[in-house]
Amino acid sequence: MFNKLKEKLSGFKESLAGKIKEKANNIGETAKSVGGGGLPFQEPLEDAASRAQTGSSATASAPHSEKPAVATQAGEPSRSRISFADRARALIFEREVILDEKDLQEPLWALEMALLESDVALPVAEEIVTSIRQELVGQKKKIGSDTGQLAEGALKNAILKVLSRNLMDFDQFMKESSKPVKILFVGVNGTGKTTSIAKVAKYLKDRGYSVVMAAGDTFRAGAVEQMEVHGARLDVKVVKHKTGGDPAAVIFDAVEYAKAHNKDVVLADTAGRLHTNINLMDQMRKIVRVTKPDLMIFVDEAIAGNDAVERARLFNQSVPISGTILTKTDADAKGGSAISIAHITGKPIIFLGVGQDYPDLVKFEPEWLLDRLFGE
Ligand SMILES: Nc1nc2c(ncn2[C@@H]2O[C@H](COP(=O)(O)OP(=O)(O)O)[C@@H](O)[C@H]2O)c(=O)[nH]1
Ligand SMILES: [Mg+2]
Repeated sequence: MFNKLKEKLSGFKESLAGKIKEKANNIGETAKSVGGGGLPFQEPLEDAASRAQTGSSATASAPHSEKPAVATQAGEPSRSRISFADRARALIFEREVILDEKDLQEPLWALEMALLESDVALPVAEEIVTSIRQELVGQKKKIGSDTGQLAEGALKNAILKVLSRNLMDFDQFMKESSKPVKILFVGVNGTGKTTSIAKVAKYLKDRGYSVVMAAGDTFRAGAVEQMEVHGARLDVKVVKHKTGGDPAAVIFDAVEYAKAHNKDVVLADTAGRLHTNINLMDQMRKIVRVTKPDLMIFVDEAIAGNDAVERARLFNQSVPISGTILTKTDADAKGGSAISIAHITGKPIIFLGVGQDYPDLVKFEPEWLLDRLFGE
């Protein structure tokens, strides 16, 4: 999952870490030349700094350091020389660095290209890059013992910011909604609508809710039967009409059934459609008018990358959605759609599909996705 993107992010981390190290070493070199032989900069910066961090005296263990840094052989030193040398030394021993625009230019450009190659939408890639720039440029940053940590931290914060903008707690929503909760699943053919309905049915049953499924895809041959198979396996009632019937009527009946039998939730399937199909979008508006769903979930597959994001955006413009389920993330190396879709539609990702079995459904949480991108 997201392997290619993960590799690219790790590449950015390394290149930025390299820049930070270079910068820190430059400060060391400058300080050495300004402060004269009194500063223990003949040794590698990393060694000096790690010793400074562990508390042992760098000066004592450096054989060529004969005197304290600020003392000079010829009486009073010039103020500016001392203060600069002192400041530079402090910067290194406390492992702090100040990065400027120039230091970040190359790694950030490479990062933006990498994000775009991974199907992250352009405005989202730009926002990530801008937010890293804001976090790092001109700020005094502690480097710590690992220069990579600073780079990774900035990158994680930037992605987390993007992922956290539109969130929804499905469990809370279910708890608070009056019953039966009506949930409509819409989207393009073959993306995983019916499978996701079955997964959500299991998810809800496991949490104590009683479920009815509506076989609202009356268009595709075999769709009603597919739903019935899921119903039998999950022991969930399926309300159906004949293939070719009116989907709004099927879903309406399922809602009536749920009311009559005190069921908590109706999960309604629909035929696959593109936002460009005028007739099918009109039919969708009719379904919405007749059944008044509490939640309208757009389902698309992560592997479609930018196409999925664009379809969600256009569908949402035509018939407003509540959020998305992004399926097949288990087969997606790029990860761009998962990072972009909520940002572009302004609607949350509710679940991620992570496989073909019923339990392969993950409630979307930004930290979960971050772990996939940066974890071992
Ligand atoms: N690997 C993987 N396959 C999935 C996932 N969700 C659905 N599928 C597969 O995608 C195919 C189409 O699913 P289906 O639910 O029939 O799509 P629909 O036409 O949108 O209803 C099936 O083979 C599913 O098993 C997922 O999260 N991961
Ligand atoms: Mg289907």
